[in-house]
Amino acid sequence: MSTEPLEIYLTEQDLARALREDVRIGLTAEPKWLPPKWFYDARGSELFEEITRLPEYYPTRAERAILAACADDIARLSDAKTLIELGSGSSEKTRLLLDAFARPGGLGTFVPLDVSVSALRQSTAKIAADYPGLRVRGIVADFTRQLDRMPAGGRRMVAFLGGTIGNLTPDERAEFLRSMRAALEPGDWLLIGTDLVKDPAVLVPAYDDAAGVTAEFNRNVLRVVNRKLRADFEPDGFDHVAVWDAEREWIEMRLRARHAQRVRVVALDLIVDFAEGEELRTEISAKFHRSGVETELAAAGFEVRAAWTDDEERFLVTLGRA
Ligand code: AVJ
Repeated sequence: MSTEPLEIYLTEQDLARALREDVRIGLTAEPKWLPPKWFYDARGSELFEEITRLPEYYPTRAERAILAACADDIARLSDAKTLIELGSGSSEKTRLLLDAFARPGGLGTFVPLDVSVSALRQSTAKIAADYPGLRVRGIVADFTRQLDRMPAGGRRMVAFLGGTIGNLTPDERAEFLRSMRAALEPGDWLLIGTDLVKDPAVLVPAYDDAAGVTAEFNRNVLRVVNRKLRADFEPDGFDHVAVWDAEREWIEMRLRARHAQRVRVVALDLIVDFAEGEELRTEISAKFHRSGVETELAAAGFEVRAAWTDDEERFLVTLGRA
């Protein structure tokens, strides 16, 4: 049908304020940390796309294989009329769903929701061109705080793919799933992609690849802070670190200061000192067991209707009904 103008519920100003707040809190904390959402400027999004093509980074391929095999089941079981995709980015894997839903009386509206205006401009234009019968409504919003901006009506399916829910801590996750359930009506659906716990010899290289792309992706957050908040991080003064926390079952990415250094963040009027070897946590990427995903969804008020893995059981896609 057509792309409509993007619906913008999050301005550059809102984002700038959120970044200032996060950086002030994270860089004055002990230990220091920064939230992963700030990786994704234009360069960070490109680096992430490059990560998804690395031989070591299996989640994207595993999830794509699952969707290729089960998208028809998902469409048939849910009979959804509106597909809302959170953190949609390039919406590349979502095409497998759109293809499966594309039949008479099927899906009418696709709603990619992302914080990035540029990513949405590109993806909405491409999807609208390739799916002429589909109404495409791009929404600029932060899914951690603005689920109330999801359009109402129709039978909705919210897709949260890629394993991005793993960026949340268990508490944040419970809160997110609860507010998702509250934002949905009975009969709506949640489709969620989660990476599974596996041998650390497979997990760790996925976050510490031989070509060093993930290391550059990790350092990119320093470049974002430099540009947006007039800081003077030296990205090359930090080593990329990826560790598997076996107890909490998550991968943690960090940046480790190669030598003692002082960083100025002019826009915050803040000076931050790093000791040699001091680590800044930049991301957690939680890994799951099927039973854990089902328990968490049930605790949030979803009824688990189906779940699919790839043949190596690396990744899981779960369909819950509100
Ligand atoms: C986009 C959050 C799913 O956690 O695997 C990839 C981000 N970080 N390599 C992930 C990421 C390092 C990715 N998610």
